[in-house]
Amino acid sequence: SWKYVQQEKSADMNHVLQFPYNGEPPRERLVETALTNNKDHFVRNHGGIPEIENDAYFLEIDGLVNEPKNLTLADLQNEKLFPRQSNVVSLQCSGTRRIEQINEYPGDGDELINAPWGEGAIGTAKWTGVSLKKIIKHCGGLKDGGKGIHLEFYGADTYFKKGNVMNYVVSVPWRKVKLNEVLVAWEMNGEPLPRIHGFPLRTVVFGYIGARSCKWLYRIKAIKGPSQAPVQKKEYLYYTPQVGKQNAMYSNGFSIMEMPVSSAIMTPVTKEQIVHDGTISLTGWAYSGGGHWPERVEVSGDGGSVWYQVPDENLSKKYYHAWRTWKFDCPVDAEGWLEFCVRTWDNALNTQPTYVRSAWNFDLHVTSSCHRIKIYSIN
Ligand code: MTE
Ligand code: MO
Repeated sequence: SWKYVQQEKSADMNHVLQFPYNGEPPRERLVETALTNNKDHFVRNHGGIPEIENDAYFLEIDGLVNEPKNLTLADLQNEKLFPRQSNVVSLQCSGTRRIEQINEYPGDGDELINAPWGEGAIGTAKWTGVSLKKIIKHCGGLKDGGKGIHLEFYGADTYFKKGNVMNYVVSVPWRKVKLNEVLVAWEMNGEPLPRIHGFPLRTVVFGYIGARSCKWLYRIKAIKGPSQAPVQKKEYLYYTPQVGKQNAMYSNGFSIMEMPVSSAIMTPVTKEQIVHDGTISLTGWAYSGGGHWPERVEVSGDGGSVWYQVPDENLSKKYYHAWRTWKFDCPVDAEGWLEFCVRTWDNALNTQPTYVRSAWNFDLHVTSSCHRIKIYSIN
């Protein structure tokens, strides 16, 4: 079964853990297209990859819904019951660019979730499925009109942690679902969802960290308040910088939901030696969660003193919930080691922290500071 899944991904993915499968594409390939090829879309797994039989499969919707139901894939795909919805959405793991926080200070957070991701734990696809809002409506709506209700997602995979068998369970608030920003999806870029990406069904939660987009979805339960399951309650917390393993209390962290604005330079790669005659070409991505989009991307060739604005025609198309890839020929007049960096402003005028250390946290999540690379310039 390992082999089968391997075939779903490019052979040259960088595997950031030996097991389970966690991989990101080679950096120079990721931003060649604004929509990521399924084979190159990063994969983040907590455990094994379940094999689910199409015929036996159904999605269970229960808890605080007025009419609990089991829905088969055929029910969900029946356009007389549910309108189909497609959206271009980026998924980004909160661990993207973690390697920079590890290089700053490795800390002593959770070894399972501290995979040393580079800049490739983000990908963009056109997802097709049904809005979860419509499914809830089909189930007669929520008790109390949905007040204080969260939707809990159950994945069919299991993993081991400290000797215990764990299940993948996360939740999102009803107010998010109400915006038609949570998709129950069976298609990724026009193909059936690859098994490694959650076949047959997953949630896609627009603008939130990837962790809330539950793969191998088999149950949705409406509950009061957020899920008490470990993935929701104990993982993916953002701690203050003073917190370490000794004094970590879950109450010192808050749950990471919407992704902040961030960006990365994908080419050239760091420490490259470049002969040029006045400009060096860069490519990269820029993204902002929570329904914001990158409005302005700026590049500096001198560590962040002088910033150039990337012309709008050098940015890929704007979407509410997806990244923009960019390219820029940066003027360079110095020789030797230069520090290139990128920062993005989103349409709500949020921008990125200046340095990695400005936002270090012990579980090493959300490295959203200006991305910096060193290039040896010869002209
Ligand atoms: N869903 C299940 N069932 N199990 C998982 O381990 N990982 C989550 C999320 N959904 C995960 C999951 C995390 S942390 C991320 S970043 C995204 O899936 C990654 O989605 P992808 O592997 O399709 O890129
Ligand atoms: Mo993630």
